Amino acid sequence: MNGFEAIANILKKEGFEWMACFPANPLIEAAANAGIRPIVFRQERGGIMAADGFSRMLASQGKRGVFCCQGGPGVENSFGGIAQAWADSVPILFLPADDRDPDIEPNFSAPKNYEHITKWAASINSAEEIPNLMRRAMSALINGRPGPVLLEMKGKAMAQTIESIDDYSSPQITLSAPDSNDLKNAVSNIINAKNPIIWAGQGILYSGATKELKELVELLQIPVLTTMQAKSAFDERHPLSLGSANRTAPKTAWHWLKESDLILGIGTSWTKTTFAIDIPDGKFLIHNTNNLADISKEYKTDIGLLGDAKLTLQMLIDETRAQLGSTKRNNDSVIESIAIIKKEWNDEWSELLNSDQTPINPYRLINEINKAVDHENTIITHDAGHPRDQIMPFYPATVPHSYIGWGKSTHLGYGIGLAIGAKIAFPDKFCINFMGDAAFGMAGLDIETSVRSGNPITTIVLDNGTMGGYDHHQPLAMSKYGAGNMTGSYTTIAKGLGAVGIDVDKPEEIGPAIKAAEKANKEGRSVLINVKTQQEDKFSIY
Ligand SMILES: Cc1ncc(C[n+]2csc(CCOP(=O)(O)OP(=O)(O)O)c2C)c(N)n1
Ligand SMILES: [Mg+2]
Repeated sequence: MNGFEAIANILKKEGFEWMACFPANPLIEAAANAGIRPIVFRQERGGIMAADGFSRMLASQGKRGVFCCQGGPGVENSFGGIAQAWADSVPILFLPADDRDPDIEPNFSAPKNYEHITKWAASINSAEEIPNLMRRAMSALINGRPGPVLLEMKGKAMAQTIESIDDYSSPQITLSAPDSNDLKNAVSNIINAKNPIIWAGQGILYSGATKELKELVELLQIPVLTTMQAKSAFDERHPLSLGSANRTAPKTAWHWLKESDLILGIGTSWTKTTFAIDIPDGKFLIHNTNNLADISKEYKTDIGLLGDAKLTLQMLIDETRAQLGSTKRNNDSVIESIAIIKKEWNDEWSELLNSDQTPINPYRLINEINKAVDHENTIITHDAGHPRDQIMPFYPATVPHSYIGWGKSTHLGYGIGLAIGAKIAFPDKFCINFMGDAAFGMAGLDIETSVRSGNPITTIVLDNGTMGGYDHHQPLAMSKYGAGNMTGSYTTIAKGLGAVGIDVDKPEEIGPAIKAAEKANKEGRSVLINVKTQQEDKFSIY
């Protein structure tokens, strides 16, 4: 076999069933031959976004996304997608091909250029290295802090003959756990704190530890805030849920972050970002992460618990039981006060959530989505800009992976690919992406990929004819030249791509449109619902 066939056989052995791609790359042919389905996207970024969505859904079950493309334009055009996966720590196996000498300018060297946005990057320069390099790539993909992994396939090496892949052995999953004295110390501090809260990160979703999180929360009776990436790691209907925090969040999250004296971060890098709330000064911080470099990175850590989120949670549960004995940490007043603040918050937002305005207010749209979908059987994701800031606080995440919260970097249009990846992972779920009209422009043509590949999704476009908020960011450019406004009939485009297009102009049309979309998706048809919305500048920021 040649090098491409060897890699396809290793991928098959590792359980990859499909591969996102954009030609040319001989691995596509080899994968098809090995029984791995290649799905071609409209551009490289689309394929990476879908591989990303698939990994987010199934990494905890041992499945991850893979993407391949050609050298030159293919690998160059992949940058945005890989950069987004790097920012959000998403494991993707990235396999570009290339024939050119990277030492001759202006040739593009994938490992050199991707060095800073991948966990590990290497080239195959001889076919006999394939088993060894693939083992290293797979090990980087499945171990430690997740992230994209690049293995460039050089043409000359791949054309060589390799007798067998018997030398390839699957890497082991290696987990670590915190020091037991630190753990004891952490638990006694939590039990004795006046107002502790948990800050739950996406490590909980990746390690499949949502049950353990719930058990610890109920044992300790402490409120939980999830990060945007971890939205759905804790059921937001639970009386101890504070909700999920982007730069917008439910009032409960803002309130308890200010009031708390101790924060237990689990499965989080605690990286400061515009798309999260900073931790106020003066808190006692207990930090669990599987990446040593995160500890004391942006905040001074009081107790570091280096290790896998699930193992750490199991140890925290055992130690809490040992220290609490038969007594239970009673916190009824906390539950009551969360309920009071939630009610206050709902009352404050009721007018916008029920607004009859036309063009439609985005909060009314979100409220109608909430009424129309079965949250436990829906996977929804936002897109960059106001759509994210507006839906994040108000869409309650329920079961694990029912919401894809993404965007430490925030590449417009990412939601379509994520929804396709989620649909491939969970074909029976209603997969929705919620995006602005500018975001649609970046990635809209991949609706055709969802149609062609038989992975029907529903795209809800908030068509406000502009980039929300840019009338403040660039007032003169906007008023003088309309720089940031845009028009178009997105349902016409969707229909042209083989999807169903539904135009919604009045609030009462939203619910029926969503029901019709769910039905069409079940029948195998993708849908775009274009909702004429207005700009709304109010956000859940306290
Ligand atoms: C690739 C990329 N370029 C630029 C941005 C900056 N950006 C964030 S939101 C936004 C405007 C979004 O407009 P739209 O999608 O129509 O959503 P709206 O806020 O109007 O609902 C821009 C330009 C980005 N997030 N991604
Ligand atoms: Mg817009």
